[in-house]
Amino acid sequence: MSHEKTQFRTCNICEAMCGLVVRYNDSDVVSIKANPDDPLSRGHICPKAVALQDFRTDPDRVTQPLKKVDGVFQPVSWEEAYDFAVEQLTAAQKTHGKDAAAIYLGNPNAHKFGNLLNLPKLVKALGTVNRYSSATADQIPHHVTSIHMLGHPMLIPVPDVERTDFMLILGGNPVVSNGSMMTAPGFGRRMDEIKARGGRVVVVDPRRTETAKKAGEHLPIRPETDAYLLLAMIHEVFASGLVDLGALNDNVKGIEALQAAVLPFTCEVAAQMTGLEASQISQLAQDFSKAGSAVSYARMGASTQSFGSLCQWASNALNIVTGNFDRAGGAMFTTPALDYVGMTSRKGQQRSYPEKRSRVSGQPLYNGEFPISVMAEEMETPGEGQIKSLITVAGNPVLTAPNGQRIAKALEGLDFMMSIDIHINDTTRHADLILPATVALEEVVYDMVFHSFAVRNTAAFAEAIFEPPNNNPQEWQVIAQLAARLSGANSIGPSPRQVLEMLLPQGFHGKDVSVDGLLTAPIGAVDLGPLVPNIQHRLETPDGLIDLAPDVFLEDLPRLLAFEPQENEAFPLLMIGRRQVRSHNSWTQNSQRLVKGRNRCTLQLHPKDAYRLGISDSQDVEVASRVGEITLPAEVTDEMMPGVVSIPQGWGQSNTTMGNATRELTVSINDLTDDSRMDPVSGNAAFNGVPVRVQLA
Ligand SMILES: Nc1nc2c(c(=O)[nH]1)N[C@H]1C(S)=C(S)[C@@H](COP(=O)(O)OP(=O)(O)OC[C@H]3O[C@@H](n4cnc5c(=O)[nH]c(N)nc54)[C@H](O)[C@@H]3O)O[C@H]1N2
Ligand SMILES: Nc1nc2c(c(=O)[nH]1)N[C@H]1C(S)=C(S)[C@@H](COP(=O)(O)OP(=O)(O)OC[C@H]3O[C@@H](n4cnc5c(=O)[nH]c(N)nc54)[C@H](O)[C@@H]3O)O[C@H]1N2
Ligand code: SF4
Ligand SMILES: [Mo]
Repeated sequence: MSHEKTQFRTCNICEAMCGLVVRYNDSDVVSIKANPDDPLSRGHICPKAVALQDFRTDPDRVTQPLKKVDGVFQPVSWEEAYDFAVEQLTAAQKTHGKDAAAIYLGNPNAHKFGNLLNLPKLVKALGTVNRYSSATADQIPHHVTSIHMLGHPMLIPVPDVERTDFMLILGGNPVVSNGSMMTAPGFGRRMDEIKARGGRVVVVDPRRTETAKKAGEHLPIRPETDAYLLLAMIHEVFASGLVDLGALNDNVKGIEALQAAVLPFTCEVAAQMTGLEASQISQLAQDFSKAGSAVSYARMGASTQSFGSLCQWASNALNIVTGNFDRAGGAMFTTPALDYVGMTSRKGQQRSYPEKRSRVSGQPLYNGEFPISVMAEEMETPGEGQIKSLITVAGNPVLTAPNGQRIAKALEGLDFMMSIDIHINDTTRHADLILPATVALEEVVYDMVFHSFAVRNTAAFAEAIFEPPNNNPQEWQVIAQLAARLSGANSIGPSPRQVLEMLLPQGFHGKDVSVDGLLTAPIGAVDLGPLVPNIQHRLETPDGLIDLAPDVFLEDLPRLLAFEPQENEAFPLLMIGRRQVRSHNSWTQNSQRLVKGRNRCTLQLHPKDAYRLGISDSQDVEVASRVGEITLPAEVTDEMMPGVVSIPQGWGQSNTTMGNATRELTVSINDLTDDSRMDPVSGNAAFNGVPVRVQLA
């Protein structure tokens, strides 16, 4: 019998950073439970955390370097694997130039401290402009907005959920997702608390979501028309003389330009576009302005759409003109123990944006990355700068990027592809080499990114619990090793723990937070208190002011005004996506614990649409878009607004080793999403509002 131990640990699957209590022995997890004393998550946990143990013991997990020989993956030694990688990557770059190599970084990297610290070295060693990540299928409009309004991409305003009186949620379903660009574990309970203190939560979404039901106030909106709603609300604030900049009076410029820009966006115009009533919109603006404190929070649905950047800009502008920016109960800025913004300060730097445009279709580059939507065309299109080789690290673009099948084909045309991953999946199956990664319980955990977006300042650190299989190196070591060999460096650098020890004293809480202190914290974490106003001292715009009306957004308004609600005879319905409690993007579907039960990959549609199309619940339907066609069961529900259908993201595992029971049944929404649909300001994929046709299969 081996001895049982207990560890406090942060779950690093999603952005919520829930505090866990893990009981374990020498070889196995005994239990994973919520830490009731965690100052941020206060006892919240979701089913995914319990599955953390499954990712380690998954029989389909890649646990040795695999090299493809005659189309079949064969185990090779780490030495052979590194040699092969370096030889192939340098060969392609020697022949075709540095930019012939590309790199795609997937979402799990954002949750892995060691990866975040070491990936910049790998990117630098490659020296290519061809960098991609899941950010451009997600939140790049937030960063673009922060760059232009505040001067730094990571100065992200976070809703002060703990104190707000009025929360407006557009395109977010935090009861299921647990929040994004807003680390707010246990969001359902937080909503109850807002209501218990007399506040309101209003959810704007084409689907009556789990969050909308709990809020009790739902405004069904036509996809991709949120910018109309927000701009009309700002219009109403101006028209009613309700503008109030509060403490930011001397820190804001562009107020007249904003007032002029919103003139065409009356409540009547917005009503026509959104499908809401004009009186509802003006009332919403009045209520928002007059609430003790209020905050507009626009997320995925308002980001991964054709007007993603305009939505984020308008959401910030609404918060600012109603005096709800950088104040308690409004949108606030974190002061985390590890100061990510400070570490990457752009103060005093001369920059122009977008930093570059892509070779083939001229899409914008922000934060050093091109839109994922152009990766396939950059692989397919001959000429100088064509991508010939690719590294993916924790990414599955075949299932997660728009028009995934086009990417799958493009990968087959590469001279060389390698992946650092835990599975042979729809993306990595195209690789010539797969290097295995360590998973959560085998690594230290400190959240470098999501403390920056948290509704409260806290900190926690935990050591690895288990050794990796086969004495494998830590994932950070694999990344650093590859970088070192490519660049000729003779060391892989300090461990994540050593780096954290160095960085914490430089953060907002100085010597008050240390690695040793975190490890011995009696409740497993330290509470650094509620958010505090601070933006006046942190603005990184050239003139030190908040810009309410940056040109990039004003120049995009004619496109918004020209937008026609969908009237496409061939594809008369609009498709949106959704998330589900028991899956995380495309990679947790091998946990039986999570996927068991009925097939959740269904097309949701309104009873009126179902009736018109002769479709009954559970019948198989064919869904077609400009780029593809899939078949899946229908789920008839009045949660959907008429004319809009929803398919969950993350499904469609079709490969050899993600061996779960549902794999034959599910399909990928991204076989339908269209890579030509984009927010042109940021380059973000427009996953929502895709024109589709639905018929009985
Ligand atoms: N359980 C679970 N949790 C997750 C994830 C997961 O896969 N599973 N993924 C994580 C990741 S990577 C992220 S980025 C976050 C995302 O977290 P959220 O931002 O909460 O994203 P979603 O849950 O996808 O909710 C998006 C909502 O937008 C709505 N929507 C679609 N189009 C429009 C539109 O045009 N206008 C408006 N107003 N609404 C629209 C959809 O109906 C949906 O309810 O979740 C994270 N958390
Ligand atoms: N239609 C539609 N598409 C979407 C979305 C949507 O709402 N609708 N959401 C978008 C969003 S918000 C996001 S963030 C992206 C996500 O897009 P991606 O980041 O491309 O996809 P993930 O599903 O997170 O896949 C992660 C990959 O990492 C591997 N992996 C898991 N853990 C580890 C690890 O510890 N180390 C390593 N090296 N590999 C690991 C998995 O096997 C998988 O290959 O999808 C986007 N795609
Ligand atoms: S909500 Fe997110 S962080 Fe919390 S337990 Fe679930 S997956 Fe982990
Ligand atoms: Mo995401």
